[in-house]
Amino acid sequence: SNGIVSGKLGLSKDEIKDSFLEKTFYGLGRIPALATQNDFYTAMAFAIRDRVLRQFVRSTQQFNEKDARGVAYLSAEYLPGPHLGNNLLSLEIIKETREALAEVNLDLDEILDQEVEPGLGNGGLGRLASCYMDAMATLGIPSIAYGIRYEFGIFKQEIRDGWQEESTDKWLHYGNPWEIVRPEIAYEVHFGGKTESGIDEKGNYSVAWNADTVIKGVAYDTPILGYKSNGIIMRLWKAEAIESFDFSIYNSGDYYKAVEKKMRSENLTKVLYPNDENLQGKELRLKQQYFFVCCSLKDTIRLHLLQGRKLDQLHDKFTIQLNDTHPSIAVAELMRLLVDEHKMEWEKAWHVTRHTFAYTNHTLLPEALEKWSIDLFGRLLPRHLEIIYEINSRFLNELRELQYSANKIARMSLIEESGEPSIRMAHLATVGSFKVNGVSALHSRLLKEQVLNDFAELWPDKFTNVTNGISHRRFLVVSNPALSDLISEKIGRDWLTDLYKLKGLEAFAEDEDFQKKWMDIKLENKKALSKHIEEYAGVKIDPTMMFDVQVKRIHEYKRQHLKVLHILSLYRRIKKGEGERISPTAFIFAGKAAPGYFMAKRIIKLISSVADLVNKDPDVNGKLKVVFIPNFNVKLAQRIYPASDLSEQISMAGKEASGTGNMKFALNGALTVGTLDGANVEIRDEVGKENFFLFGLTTEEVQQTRQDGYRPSEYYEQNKELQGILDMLISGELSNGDTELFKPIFENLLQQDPYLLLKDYQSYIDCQEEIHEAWRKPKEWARMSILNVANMGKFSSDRSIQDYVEKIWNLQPIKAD
Ligand code: DL6
Repeated sequence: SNGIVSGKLGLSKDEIKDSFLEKTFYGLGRIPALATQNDFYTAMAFAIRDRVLRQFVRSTQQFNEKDARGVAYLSAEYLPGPHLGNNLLSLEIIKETREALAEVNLDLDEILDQEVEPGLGNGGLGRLASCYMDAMATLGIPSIAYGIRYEFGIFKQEIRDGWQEESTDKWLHYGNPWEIVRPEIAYEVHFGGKTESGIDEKGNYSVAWNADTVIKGVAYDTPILGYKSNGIIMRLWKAEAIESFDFSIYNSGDYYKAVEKKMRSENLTKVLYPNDENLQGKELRLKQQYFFVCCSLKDTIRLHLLQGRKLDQLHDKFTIQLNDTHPSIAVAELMRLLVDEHKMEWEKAWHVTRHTFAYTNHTLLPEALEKWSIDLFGRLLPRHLEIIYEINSRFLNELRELQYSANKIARMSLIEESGEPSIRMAHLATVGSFKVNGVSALHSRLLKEQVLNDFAELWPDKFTNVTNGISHRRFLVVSNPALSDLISEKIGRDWLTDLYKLKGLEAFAEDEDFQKKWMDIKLENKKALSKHIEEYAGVKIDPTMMFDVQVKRIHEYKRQHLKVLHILSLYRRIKKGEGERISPTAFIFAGKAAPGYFMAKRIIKLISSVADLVNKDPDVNGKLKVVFIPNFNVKLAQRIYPASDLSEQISMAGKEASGTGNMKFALNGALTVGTLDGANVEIRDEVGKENFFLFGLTTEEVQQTRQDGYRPSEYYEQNKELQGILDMLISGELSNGDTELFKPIFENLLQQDPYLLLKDYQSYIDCQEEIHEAWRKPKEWARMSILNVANMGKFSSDRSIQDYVEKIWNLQPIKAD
């Protein structure tokens, strides 16, 4: 009756098996005897996709019927991870699917392993967007997640001779069974050219933008299913040429030139920029940003008008959430659409605009705050430049009326005049939004006190905090099934939709039988990871060692090199025969460095060199192992967190906006060693300070150190152990006699040390001694591990999304039926 064909989409083992075989035969034209593992994966993905779509179509129907207020989430990056396992959980058919496959002699884990994940993001920001999709789908938030369908996602990392090497990520090579192309949902996007003002037919002043390039954006939809719920879509735009051929050239016989234009258009969504917190003002990047924003806004407006609503009510029906400034050109684009295309008066359009957008800031790092040169911007988007000038001029007039000083006005302007004139995208996003949020309590405070201080004073109510969260379903239920089952045995399964229920585990923290089961599962997970490490990094690790893990993008502020200094300190102590208090430890690293980031790449080489030294030295290798696992991505992350004992969250205080890896580790029972940075602060508050290893300066102490004039060489002079370790970097000991290789790191630390490694060194070393001591008391450790998990309730992305709903979006979830 509701138009949904139910078909044979049952969830029993037999029905899944039937669908799977049917997809193998009729979907792929294969008989099982000739099918490859990839064929089997694809057939299963198709079988499951039908079931996903059935659920998903129901949500769309309900959202439409209820004329619900909703969210358009704009993000230039997503890192969804493999879909199949998560969809099986959402449909609650993991067991049935495993059995169905077993009946045809196939193994679910091997099939799951076939999936190539979409690497459409760099790191935390993209993964956060994906955790939020999971939560929005589960909670029934009427929403759509817009982004870019990069043909090549984040590069594949290989480690050769200790160095990172990049190769293209061909994630679409074997096809993508999860996406559905919608050729009819397509929009034109204009670039370049000139604007012309004049009087239109109604006698009103109007501006026409005569662009010189037109590209088409086509929608590719991926359904994201919520747990036991309906779903939302991730709609990614792919660039296409308007015409496949330029017929005039084609007819003149120059075939190549005719297709050249098409190729140029399609270049736009070819590749993701692999820079994490350092944005280079590249033209193609600005084009990508505008391209996806333009398509997404046109699509949002289409959906709005489809409901028979008026455009001046857009903000009543939609919040458009800007995931960082990457989509912040949307503020100018919505003004252009409303004023130029839909002929709305400026004031009215501005009212709608600044009540529609909300902006999430993800970084305080100055090098990551986006700016676009006026010159480049004006060439590509001449009309938007005019609109930004107009917004700015009105805004600065308001400030003048408030008697602000010229200095302060210049600071707040959307345009930076010093140096090369440029547009400050964070200011545009702040002025054009009704709410601005940071991503942890500390970060939101610093945002108000530092980067956006003037704006926070002007509009205190605009600023708020939403602490990040993670999908506990992906990062515990799917990736650590044994621990999940053990938890459910004790406290039932309600925690899958209410993570605060984990609190019930506290009652078992002292229970020795439970502790044993808990640690046995950890050991099994460590064995599995060791196997992977041996295969992919060629290092054999004893799974009973403590697994001390740092996985995240490689960046100086995250201080992977501080971890290296610690490893070298242990190495030297053992060599001197002073290693009796060191617990046997495997140091595990993974993470990608931006291809153009010199220091980050050298840090990878340093880790590999230390690994060579340590792993080959018979005096120490029974006690220490070091490994760098190549190509960190969501899939690998799902193997690593469940197998970790110690989580390294050691950024310099004030630099890590939140971190989300910190949450994933703790959720899997790793204890954290960390600074008071980002969400570490809140994790420590939740799990209790006695269950968290704290070290290092606070944000305030960092500031004070700077003010007092920091001289890192003093620490080198005074701390003989530290001196010995740093000298190793230039002794050639780590580099086959090459004394130059690590000199840049050595000199950077001695001369500037911008992230205060030397200042925090001793505190870190002392803290690690405590940790090694704690590791020698297994029951104590198990108790702390259980208590960590028990207190992770706050860090579910369900809670974060609930916060967005209450603090920013102001909407009613629509629950599945
Ligand atoms: O909010 C998600 C994630 C935080 O957890 C990390 O602390 C933060 O570094 C990261 N920020 C970025 C910034 N990119 N830009 N612009 O990735 O966001």
